[in-house]
Amino acid sequence: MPLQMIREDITRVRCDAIVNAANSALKGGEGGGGVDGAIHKAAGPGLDEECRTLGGCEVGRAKITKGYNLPCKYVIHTVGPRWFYGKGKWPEQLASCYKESLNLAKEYGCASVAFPLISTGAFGCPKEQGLQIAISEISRFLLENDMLVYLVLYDKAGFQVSKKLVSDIAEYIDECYVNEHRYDRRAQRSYPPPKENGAAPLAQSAPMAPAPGAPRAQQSLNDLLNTMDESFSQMLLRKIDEKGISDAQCYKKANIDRKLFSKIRSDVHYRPSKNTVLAFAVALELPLDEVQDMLMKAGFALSHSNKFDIIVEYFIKNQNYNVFEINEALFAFDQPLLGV
Ligand code: AR6
Repeated sequence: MPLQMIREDITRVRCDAIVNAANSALKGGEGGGGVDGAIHKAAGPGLDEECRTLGGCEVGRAKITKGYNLPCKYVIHTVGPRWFYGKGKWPEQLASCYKESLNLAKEYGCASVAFPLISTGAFGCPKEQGLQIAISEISRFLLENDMLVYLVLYDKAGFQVSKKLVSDIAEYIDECYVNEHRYDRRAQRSYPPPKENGAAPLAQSAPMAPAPGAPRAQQSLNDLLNTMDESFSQMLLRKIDEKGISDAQCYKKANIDRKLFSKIRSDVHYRPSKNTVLAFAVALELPLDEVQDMLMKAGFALSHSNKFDIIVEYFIKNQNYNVFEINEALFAFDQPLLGV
């Protein structure tokens, strides 16, 4: 199951377990700040009492308690590293927080778990690197395991994709809008079509189609239906075979749920949403013309009139097929995400 990025207060997320960015004494209940303080406040005193029985927790490790008044069964407490001018083993320790918490969630049979951006508040790790470590550890885990993982990004600043990437994408969006609007203006100028020799404009001319029910039309419609093109589902399965990857590799890379994939697999005429098609196109690393082809089979197209399409197109053109990086950028531009 996939990774979802959401902007929310983690204490309100409904899932099996939420992860707490704790301190090594596990004393967030003593008027602690950040996500730790918020979790203890929402959970009530029972959480603090249980934490006191655990004997603390080392950096990079994780311990589990019940959720008490929170809308989750468990709280997984992990202790992130402190950032000290980039010195020390902080990236490995931070990666270990995600790994250990995910393994603990798995051990307790959790189907869904929510993480804050560990160590990126009071412990001072740069948000951009903290985010990259989170995404890479969670996606590595999801390649082998079925779980729904939420990465909860509390504040807008907590979600900064590389400034260079943001400015490159913003530039690309601007260019696309300019070209599109130039095109729109041209189209507006030439509408309605000029009358020639007093003839009626095309839009008002008599309908060209024969009357409904005419035998010839019916025959040709049947012919057309019999020669129907490959469907989206057929194209997807063909492309998976051509790439020589397994179904699971494909839907995991697409950040798509296994159940949704089975539905598509078993229904040749399945009508996917546009973002599902794009998620698969990205997972299959299709070039732009094939992406357009796949979209067309589901009744869609990439347009330069909306940001979502332009951002996805930007990544495809740059042959960056990492769905999590694309989602990072989509999230930064307040767009819906691929897959999920
Ligand atoms: N929901 C989701 N994310 C939040 C919330 C919330 N309610 N509140 C803050 N964040 P921090 P750390 C984000 O400081 O850096 C504690 O006091 C916040 O924007 O909570 O690991 C402990 O007791 C930031 O991106 O944790 C430790 O002593 C992220 O959560 C120490 O701070 C982590 O910020 C741990 O520091």
